[in-house]
Amino acid sequence: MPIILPGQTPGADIYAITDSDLSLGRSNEEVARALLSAGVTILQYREKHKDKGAKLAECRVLREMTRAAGACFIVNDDVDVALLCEADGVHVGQSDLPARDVRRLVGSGMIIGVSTKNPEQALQAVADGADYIGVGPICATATKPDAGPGVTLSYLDWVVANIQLPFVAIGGIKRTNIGELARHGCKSCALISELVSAPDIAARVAEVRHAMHAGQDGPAR
Ligand code: 3NM
Repeated sequence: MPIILPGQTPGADIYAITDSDLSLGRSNEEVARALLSAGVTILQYREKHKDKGAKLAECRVLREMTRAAGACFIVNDDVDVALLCEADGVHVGQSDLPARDVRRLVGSGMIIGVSTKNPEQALQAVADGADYIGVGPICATATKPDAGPGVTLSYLDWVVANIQLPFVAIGGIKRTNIGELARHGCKSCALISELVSAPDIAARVAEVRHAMHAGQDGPAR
């Protein structure tokens, strides 16, 4: 399977992330099935309140589903779980293992993503060998209150102008503001609550995509 990277590969416009607490009682498997049938090609597994055994079991199921769909599968935080389920990649935050050490564990074949909220962190991620960076939170979000206040669009603009790696915007992204991000040069957006909390996930994916592409086609900022 070709490696799919945010912002670089057609179909990688939406980077969907799981969160069973926000999924209206649906399992991660049900949510993943709906996302993949709607044409999502990057799926990240992110669970904050499950033990590692449960996470690994879920990841093995999602790994098979994403493989069958030709989609990229990324595991949040847990390098060991990512390796054991044969994920395509792992995503780490600023308080997780440093990307350069993660690289020593996972080797050259696995995608590494790093969350960043300022130029210093972005440049460090590049130096550490990340394959893509997260840019956020674009807006403060109840999904991850400790992400802090929104970084505003000025950091996104800085990334567009200065970072060659693929990047994915994250944090408080909705169908109502995604067009604005697209106009600022953002080609890939990560969303949690906007997708997993939608009663009709397929319809929501279509709405989000439509709003993003309308923004890309709209007048430059
Ligand atoms: N990381 P929602 S913001 C997981 O800024 C995560 O790095 C962030 O959830 C960061 O789409 C965030 O529901 C939560 O706002 C995004």
